[in-house]
Amino acid sequence: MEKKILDYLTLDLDTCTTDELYNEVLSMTKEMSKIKKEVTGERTVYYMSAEFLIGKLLSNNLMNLGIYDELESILVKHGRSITELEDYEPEPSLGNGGLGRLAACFLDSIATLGIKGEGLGLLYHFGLFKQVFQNNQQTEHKDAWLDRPSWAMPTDFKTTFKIGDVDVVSRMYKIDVLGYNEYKIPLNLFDLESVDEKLVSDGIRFDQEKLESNLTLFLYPDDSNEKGLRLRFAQQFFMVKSGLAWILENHKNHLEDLDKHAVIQINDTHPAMAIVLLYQALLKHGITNDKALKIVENTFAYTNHTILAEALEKWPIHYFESVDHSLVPLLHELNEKAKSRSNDSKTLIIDEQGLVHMAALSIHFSHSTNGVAALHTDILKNTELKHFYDLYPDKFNNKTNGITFRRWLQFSNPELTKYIESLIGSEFKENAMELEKLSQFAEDNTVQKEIENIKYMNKKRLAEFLKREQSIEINVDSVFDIQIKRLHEYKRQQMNLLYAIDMVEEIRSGKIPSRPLTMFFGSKAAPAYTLAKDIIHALLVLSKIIDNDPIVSPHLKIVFVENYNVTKAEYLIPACDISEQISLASKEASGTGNMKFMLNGALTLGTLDGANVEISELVGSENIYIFGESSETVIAHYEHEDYVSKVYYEDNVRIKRACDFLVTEEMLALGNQTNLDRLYQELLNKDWFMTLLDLEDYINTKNRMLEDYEDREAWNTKVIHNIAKAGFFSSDRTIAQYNEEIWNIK
Ligand code: 26V
Repeated sequence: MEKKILDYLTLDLDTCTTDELYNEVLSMTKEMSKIKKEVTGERTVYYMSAEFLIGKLLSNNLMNLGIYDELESILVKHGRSITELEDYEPEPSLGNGGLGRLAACFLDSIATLGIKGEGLGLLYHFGLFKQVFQNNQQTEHKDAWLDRPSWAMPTDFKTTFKIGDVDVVSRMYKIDVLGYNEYKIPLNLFDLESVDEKLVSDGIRFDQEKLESNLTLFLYPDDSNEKGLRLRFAQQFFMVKSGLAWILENHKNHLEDLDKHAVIQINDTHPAMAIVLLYQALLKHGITNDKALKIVENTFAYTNHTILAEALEKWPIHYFESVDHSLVPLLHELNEKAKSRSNDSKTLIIDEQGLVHMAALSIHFSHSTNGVAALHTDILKNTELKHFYDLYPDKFNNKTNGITFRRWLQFSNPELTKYIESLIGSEFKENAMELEKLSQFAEDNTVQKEIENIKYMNKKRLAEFLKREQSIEINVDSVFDIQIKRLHEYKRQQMNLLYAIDMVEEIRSGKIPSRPLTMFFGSKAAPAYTLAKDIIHALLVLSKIIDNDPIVSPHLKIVFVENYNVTKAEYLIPACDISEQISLASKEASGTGNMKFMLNGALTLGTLDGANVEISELVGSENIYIFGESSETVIAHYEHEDYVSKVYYEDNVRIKRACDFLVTEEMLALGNQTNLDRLYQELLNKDWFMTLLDLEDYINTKNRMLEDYEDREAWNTKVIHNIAKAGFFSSDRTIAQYNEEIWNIK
């Protein structure tokens, strides 16, 4: 193999620049990927998604080609390393968070299991914004990744169509997704030929009306205004119009039984317009209405990823009119069809205000609707989507999310992987359930020590990384407590903030913790989400106050990791002791970070929400720290409108003290009054996601956890049980279930 690699490398490895070396290794990897086979067969799954958060691909691909170690040893001989190339590789940020990362894990598993499938989405030039902190505030900047050779390869597939009266040309680009075994599958991303990066000047601002030049510039541009919303809608139209053209081209000889040859899994409702477009295409082909609708229904399957009402997409019907007026009569026809199936107005596709409910469209005209964790699916059936469940009980099913262990264990935690292999053999790499065999070592002192040692090395690796990236000094002997996910009130980073304030106050009053604590946050706030930005601001200000306080700083540190992304997650997760999964019960559909942390030997501090419920059932109550009100209680509070945060504030001196701290002179001296006041008022007078309801229990449970940490043997026993039970959360299991129960691809 070594000879093979050297055949491709023609540069002088001692003197070439990183840029030259990167380009050559990239071409080599692309070339060598040709040895992986494309899956063949009669039936294909098209995973359509507006987001694919694939992360960096170089090391992952080198490993899946089995040439990582050889290349590394060649480079080392010349004083180079793969790390140099990894650091140089830009990370494409083609997703917001969990939903986009899930799509990437799914492609990895589809390829590894040898299922005939492909991803369909958009090639955003800048993806999500790059987050930079200035004056303790988040600012947004463009994040270019196509300014050097990339994994995306242009194909010959081009389509031309109109968006309103604008003519657009769409070209398909292909990224090879390499499976762990002999297969690869394509991720096909569409780009607007006439896109013009020069439209973006400073930050992420650009002329939002110039569709012919801006359509694929950014992922979900600011949609706080009408122009932004229309642009996002046009992006969706562009994605499904292009994606469907590709599907129809592939199956042009058997449109009459397309549902035998293709299944289209839509990742949330972002691609739901494809339902109307396929119906239209089949009618144009001369297929009768009833038959066409049957084919559509059999072809589509829909995954729901949220129960937050404000996140369920509803588009004004005139938006459809403005991109393609021929869709409007079809939407009315589909709405009439829905009416003929049910007289419950809650299942209408078009409401009285002329809004098109994309979830309704997706459920009526697909054959499967799934939630992403057991609790989430139950809540969909019993509350949010009850009216649909009553109408179509057989369409509803659960597919608990999963993560690819190739990236989230083998690649990001090689030491732990190697050690597990030495204990139970390498079978777990093919069959994650094999990890169960680790349970027998839970009480074994030698194993406990070694696992603790690996955690320590991972903490050091993270500390070195953050020193390089953000010039931050971290105490590697402290407990690492980590909350990394998008900033949203329902995820309750503000509750963690209030915990930190409580700890500052306790330390100042003389209660010194047994061991220092480092609290990590990594999180981007949507550019127009004011309160989320207020929370970031408060955390940044508090972290400065702590750093400047000689009494507190030896015991507590807050690290806000700037521009959190997949690469940073790969450093943070293996180093974690306490995994913060503290959403308000009923609000987090699943979560997938929770799974990555347990797999890497962190213990969960969480509410009974999303997949935490399943984690808790698997590991048992003695191996997880659960707190807070149940989803039933929370749902009842919303129903009766009887939650009053002020009561909790007034009844508990520690809660009051923590909230009041936000607007003390000390905070205001460093912070911004508008931000801090707004957050304070919100917590006291609204607190829609019930932070104060669970705060007391949260503080007590986290403190108990920190005390438990001191019994190193008992803690490590729990850690081993968590790793042993993580196998269920492999995305290979999730994808096998999608295939068995929805896709049926042989
Ligand atoms: C979207 C929006 C858009 C507008 C305003 C607020 C808001 C809040 C949440 C969302 C979420 C969109 C869907 C999503 O990303 N869901 C995530 O999907 C993950 C993969 O299934 C899952 O693990 C997360 O729990 C879920 O939040």
